[in-house]
Amino acid sequence: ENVVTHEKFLSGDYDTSFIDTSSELFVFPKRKDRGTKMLSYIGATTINGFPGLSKQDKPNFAKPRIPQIKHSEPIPNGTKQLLDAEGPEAVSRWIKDQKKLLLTDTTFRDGHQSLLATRVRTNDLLHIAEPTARLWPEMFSLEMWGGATFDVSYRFLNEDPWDRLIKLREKAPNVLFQMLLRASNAVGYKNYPDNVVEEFVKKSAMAGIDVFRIFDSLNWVEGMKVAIRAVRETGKIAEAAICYTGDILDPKRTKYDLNYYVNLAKELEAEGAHILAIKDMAGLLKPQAAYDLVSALKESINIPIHLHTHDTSGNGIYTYAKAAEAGVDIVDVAVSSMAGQTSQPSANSLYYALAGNERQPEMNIDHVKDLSSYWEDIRKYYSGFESNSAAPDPEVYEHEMPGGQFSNLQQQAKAVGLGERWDEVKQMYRRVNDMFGDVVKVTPSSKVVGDMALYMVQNNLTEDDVYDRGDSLDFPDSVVEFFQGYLGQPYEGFPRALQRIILKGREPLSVRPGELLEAADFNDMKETLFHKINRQVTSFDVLAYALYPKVFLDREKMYSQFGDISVLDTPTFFYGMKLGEEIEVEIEQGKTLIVKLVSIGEAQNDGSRVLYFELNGQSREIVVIDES
Ligand code: 3PY
Ligand code: ZN
Repeated sequence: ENVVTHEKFLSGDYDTSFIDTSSELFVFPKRKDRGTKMLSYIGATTINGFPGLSKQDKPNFAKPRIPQIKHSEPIPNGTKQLLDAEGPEAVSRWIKDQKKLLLTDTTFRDGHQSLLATRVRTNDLLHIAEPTARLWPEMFSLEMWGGATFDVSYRFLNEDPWDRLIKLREKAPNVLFQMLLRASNAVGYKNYPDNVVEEFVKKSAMAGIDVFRIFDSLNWVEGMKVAIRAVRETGKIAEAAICYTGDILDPKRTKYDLNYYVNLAKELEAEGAHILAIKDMAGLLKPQAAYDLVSALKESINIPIHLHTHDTSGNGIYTYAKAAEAGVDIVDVAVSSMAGQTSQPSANSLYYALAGNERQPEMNIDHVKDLSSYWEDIRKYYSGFESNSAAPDPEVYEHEMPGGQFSNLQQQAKAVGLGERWDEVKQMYRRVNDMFGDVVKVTPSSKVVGDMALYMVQNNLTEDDVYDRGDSLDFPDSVVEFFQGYLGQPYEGFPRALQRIILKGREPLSVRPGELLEAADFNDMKETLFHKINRQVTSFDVLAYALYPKVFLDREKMYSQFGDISVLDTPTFFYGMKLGEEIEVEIEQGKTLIVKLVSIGEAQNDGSRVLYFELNGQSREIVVIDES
């Protein structure tokens, strides 16, 4: 494994001297107490539960239905082979030549980001990756990285997202891998120095990403140029996005009209985009608007068009059908058991909706159904992270909250005691949007709007209060930074009066934040990290540290305590073990540990308990502090 995940190996930049000259290949993590570390995790979770989930006994889950595949047969070729052989321009031409509607499956990223707070673990993804590659090779791409998956992997799942990407790539070598990149904000919530964005793109491409969907949270093209250029330099596909907000069908909402989007698209084409994405992050693009927008874009640009929506309102399939009629090239879908509501529209439903239509996407519907059955089963593991909305929500046209933000903001609201006032928070979200001058709301600008809405509801503030008493209010940091221009410049600028109130005399930026940020010194960071974590540091680690220093180090601490727990099955990961239960853990290919929880001792005065396990038949004792 050290070899196949090594950067030189991944980049193809190696020869037969590679093993001899790469001494780090021989630095193996300490193996001797790997079992004990894992038992410590299982023991702690058994006694204290998983952070963020209410503690309960481990439920009985049915064994997930993994589709049967023949590993010995070759995996059918797909779009990945076309990119590798002929380059991004050829892919772009190929897309335009297709009569049938092409699909991107977002189940591995935006689907679970939107439905399950991004919590789906690598272990569950790996089991379905190869079946997906074999059973659904017709798809254009598999969106499986970026957005919140990067941060959440480290922060909540104790996983390494690079490792996820590399392993998925091995399992699914035939379809293009797509990621969502927040332009200058990379996979974070703030602008980073240009060289961090550039290096991030380079390393992501090396680890397996082929299509980079690049967007700026304010549709500020200036903020996207560095990322677009960096992707073009890797030879991968630069898909530049216009984020859709407002309503082009409403003559009263003149700020973001058809012309606005067409001009934006032309600018992005001129910057070198290979594909244009329409990123409808909240699902506000109504069917007729989709028809009008795609038709207008088809007349104005030459690159193919890739449409992304969320099915929050319940109108997603109709929107896609109208977009298909207008000639859209690719649309984003999820397998049906992970589709609908704040996620993408269902691939399976779209297939049936377009029956009899010349653009009906090509797929084996029985195969995609089998993939969906697997997801239906594993979704149950994550029920603690469901947002619990059981029906379409056409209110989204009023509050305009992105699908990926909905469940997160709801969790945040609960965390600050506003669970009961969620309706108010949604209404305030829209009011804040209007106060801010009607802004594009997508990570991270959406987070700023959400922070302000929570702040106002929590402190019982009205819009008038903000204007009347703003001088004495301590606004959230993200709001102050936004008005300082640290996320870039909104279309038609900031509302001046509010900006003055919020900045309290601070000077706003007038240039691109990246121009002012000092370049990161990666060598220096590598050195620092090496001393901090006392192990071989890869440049993937360095980048993660550059983006999320605290999150990365916290995860490293967990890792040294518990080892690689990504190999645990998800029920055990979230709920620990039941008394007398026996589980198998495949710690690496062909190497399996058998773990049995034999008994749990009484809590001592200091709160400690001893858990008695058998590990491959040998007794092991683990001491855990009972926090209840
Ligand atoms: C993200 O940036 O994570 C998004 O999904 C935006 O829509
Ligand atoms: Zn989305």
